[in-house]
Amino acid sequence: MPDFSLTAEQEGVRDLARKFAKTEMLPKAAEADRLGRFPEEVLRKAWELGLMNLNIPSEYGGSGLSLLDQCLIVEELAHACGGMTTSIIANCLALEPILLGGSPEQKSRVLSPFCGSYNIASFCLTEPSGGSDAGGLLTRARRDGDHYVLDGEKCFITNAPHASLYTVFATTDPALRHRGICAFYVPRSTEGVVPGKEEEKMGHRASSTSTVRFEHATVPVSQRLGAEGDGFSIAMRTLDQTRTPIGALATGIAQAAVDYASEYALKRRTFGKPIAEHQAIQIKLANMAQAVHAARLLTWQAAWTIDHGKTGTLESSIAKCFASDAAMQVADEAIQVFGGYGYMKEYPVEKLLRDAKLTQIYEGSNEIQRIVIAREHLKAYA
Ligand code: COS
Repeated sequence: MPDFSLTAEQEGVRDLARKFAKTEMLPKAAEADRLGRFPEEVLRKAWELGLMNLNIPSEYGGSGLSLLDQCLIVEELAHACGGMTTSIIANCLALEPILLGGSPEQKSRVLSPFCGSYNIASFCLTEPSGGSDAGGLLTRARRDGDHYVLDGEKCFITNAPHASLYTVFATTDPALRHRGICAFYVPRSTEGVVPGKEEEKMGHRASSTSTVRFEHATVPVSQRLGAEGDGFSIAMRTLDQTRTPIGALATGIAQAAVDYASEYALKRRTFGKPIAEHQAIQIKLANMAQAVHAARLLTWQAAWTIDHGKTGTLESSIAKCFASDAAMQVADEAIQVFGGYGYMKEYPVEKLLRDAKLTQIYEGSNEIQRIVIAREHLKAYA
């Protein structure tokens, strides 16, 4: 930065993702949304094209993409369907704790199968008692010789019903708060691992979400990531990495809203001319275009910062928070440009609003992002 040109390789991956989104995702998006159907065939094709597991380095069989490359892909996918995109990139979230906290042996054992064949993993942090206070989680990990016994419930877990592996955060003692938290990888085949029923959601309906219960699930110590008590740091550093692609996902939804609204405004006529010629509509489109532009630039800057070896805690929270708020505003305005038609399910924009809403909530609500931003910001003044 500030060189905003993309390399030929980056143009290539973006074009690949754009074509996949247009040909494989978009034609199925409305139906998957209506039925609340997880389109496994789309995910399998995404995997075949190398559009899943974007964060796995080449030494483990992954594509070794930079975070900026990943964001280029995610924005294109989300332009077609936010829900499918959430499911496609959920492996990145679930596998990041292994990349950050795993030993070379654990990485090789766990990550390689995801590149060798189609497999799903889920990230299990949030609990029914509260998602924002991650340090207050209650799922217990009781040490028993060379094993831990896990007991507790996780909720709102993306792709959980389809996963073969879970990354799980549990505490040896809730009184220790974040210092008691450990991270584990837990195969679905482990006795006592029980995914729950699918949630009925407002948006992201092509993405699958459920609870996961751990009922005396026995996990060898060798499946712990890092040392006892490292779990909270692993979770936070994971979210530092993965919030930036959520900025890209929100940008993709917002760009779709601008595109639909602009095309419609040029075709729809009132008072004897296309509504795009009315200043009231032009001002809306100008504000929408600005918001998308700013969301993309903040997302690229956060990705660039992390790609250059910095933690990116501040930048990734700003990108996620700004882009998701922008997606919500822009989708709302797109409906307004469409008028009554925008409110109808026959047109694509009401889905964008429902999909945008989740981006303000998941991977840390935007209230949490503002706490993170304020804390990071104030460090410079302390
Ligand atoms: N990277 C590394 N370490 C971090 C960190 C980060 N980004 N953020 C915090 N830490 C460390 C702190 O430095 C502190 O370490 P010490 O004990 O050595 O001092 C420790 O973690 C505790 O941090 P803090 O005091 O800030 O913890 P809080 O309980 O106040 O919570 C927030 C911090 C709110 C930021 C955290 O709970 C959070 O991110 N919540 C949202 C969780 C979330 O996003 N859930 C969505 C799940 S995915 S759908």
